[in-house]
Amino acid sequence: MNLSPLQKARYEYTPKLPGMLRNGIQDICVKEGAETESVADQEKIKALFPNTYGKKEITFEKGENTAAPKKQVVGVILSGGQAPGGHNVVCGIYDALKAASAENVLYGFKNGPSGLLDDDYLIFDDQYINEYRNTGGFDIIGSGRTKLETEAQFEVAAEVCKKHGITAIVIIGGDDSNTNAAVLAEYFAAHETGVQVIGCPKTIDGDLKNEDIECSFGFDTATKTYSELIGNIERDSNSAKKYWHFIKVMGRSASHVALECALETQPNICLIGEEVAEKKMSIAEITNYIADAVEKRGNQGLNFGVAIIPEGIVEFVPEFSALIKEINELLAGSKTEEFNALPDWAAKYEFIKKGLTAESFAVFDILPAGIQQQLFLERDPHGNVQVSLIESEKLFSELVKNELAKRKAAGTYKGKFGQQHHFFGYEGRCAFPSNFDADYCYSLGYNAFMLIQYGYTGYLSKVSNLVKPAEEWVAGGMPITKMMNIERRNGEDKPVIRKALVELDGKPFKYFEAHRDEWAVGTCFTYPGAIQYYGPAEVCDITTRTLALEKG
Ligand code: FBP
Repeated sequence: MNLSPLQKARYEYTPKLPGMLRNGIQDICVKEGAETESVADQEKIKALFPNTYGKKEITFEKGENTAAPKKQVVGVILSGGQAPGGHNVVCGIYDALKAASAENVLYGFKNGPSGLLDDDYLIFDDQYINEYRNTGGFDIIGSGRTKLETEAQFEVAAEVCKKHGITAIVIIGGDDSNTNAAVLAEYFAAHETGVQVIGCPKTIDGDLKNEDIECSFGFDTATKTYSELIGNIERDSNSAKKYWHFIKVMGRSASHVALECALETQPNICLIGEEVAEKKMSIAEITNYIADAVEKRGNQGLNFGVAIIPEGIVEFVPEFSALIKEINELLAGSKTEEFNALPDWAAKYEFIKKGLTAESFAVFDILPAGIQQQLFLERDPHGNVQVSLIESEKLFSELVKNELAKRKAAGTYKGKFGQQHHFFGYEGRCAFPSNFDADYCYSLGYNAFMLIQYGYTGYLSKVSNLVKPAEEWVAGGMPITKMMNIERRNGEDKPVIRKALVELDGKPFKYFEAHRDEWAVGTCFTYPGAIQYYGPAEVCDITTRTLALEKG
């Protein structure tokens, strides 16, 4: 393998464990806390999880290890989108498992949950695992988006576990994957398979967090990567003074990534989907909000700026989501074929005009032609518009351009408006994990093994007190059912971990809100620079502004 100097150096990096996990496996004891209840819908969740509901919160401490000796054969699965640090979760499980006994075995099921169903796996050894220490990516075993959710799948999973003598499965995933981990744990317990299930909180989107889980791993590195790039663009923009940059950042739904990048870089504009929904902002209102900043700056001779647009924004605009619903209906079933058979865009446009309500057509009609066509081209396997593929950075920059043209004609806007567009997503998902993510992920994995050794199932590996140095982090576990409530999904009531959206009364948003008017018109950019892996702790080990504000 050809190694870059940084990769070689990162192999040598020793991730920092929480103090209580540092003395070796034989000196880790468990302290059980209070019994837990789900965050809502307690009776319903209890009825659905009779074997795993209401278990106790647990914390590890320094002390004699009292776990019953047992050979552990653990299977690990990476589920969903990549997030920096996933490799270190696997390394943490492996190191703890081998430290407990050289007889223990770690299986890696390949390419996501489907690897467990297809019995497609590898067995880790030192040589293999050492090539992935402190590196980004999920290529150690691959990932996938197959959902483990049906009885038939659980039966297959139980058979595969039995075949290999697997004692526990660790699922590394987001809110949906960990919801499914809880359902699988309950199934295994109800069927007395003896297989435990532990989850680990992953997603760059930052929307798997609650009073127990301070943040999902990967959010730190991904937002630092995007913030570096945004800072570089801000500096370019402030040097050349000729472009407005519209930058879309990943985050399927919640705007945590956009907000964190804004806190790091102080751009002129950052839209927050949750605020747009709360204020029921229309497309015209959002356009005017951006155009006002461009106009004020332009009239002072500042014909440049940076606007951050969250990937999930359009779903939060009420009139846009109504339009999307109507389009999904309009093309349901065989109507897609009818639409596709129309000879040209003009004919399709008439079909759309006839099929939409007047309100939705009015929204459709103000969209730039490219976006209009995208809405009808990019469909998912269920025939729905793929909202995440909409180029919202181009959508808003075009609408702002049109608005500015009107203002120019009216004589209120005197500036020039040149646009550049960017989308930052995949650039950040497999970056070398920051020291924070390298340490946090390794700790989550190590801790997951401790939960297994002590016989817990249906728990999420929990490491908290994260704004403090790693020595002071607190390791333990939380029953996944504690984080659940009932939500309507695909027309059915389902027990799910609640997705965390940006809280508009939370400290990160409040800080942003208090400063954004100044940032909009002034040039207040901050340049975070590249992630630093070596150097003083205050440069290398700091986590996100979001976490600092939330916990500070
Ligand atoms: P997870 O929730 O599985 O971690 O994935 C999140 C994400 O990275 C989103 O930010 C993005 O919208 C999506 O995955 C992209 O998915 P894909 O990798 O399938 O293109």
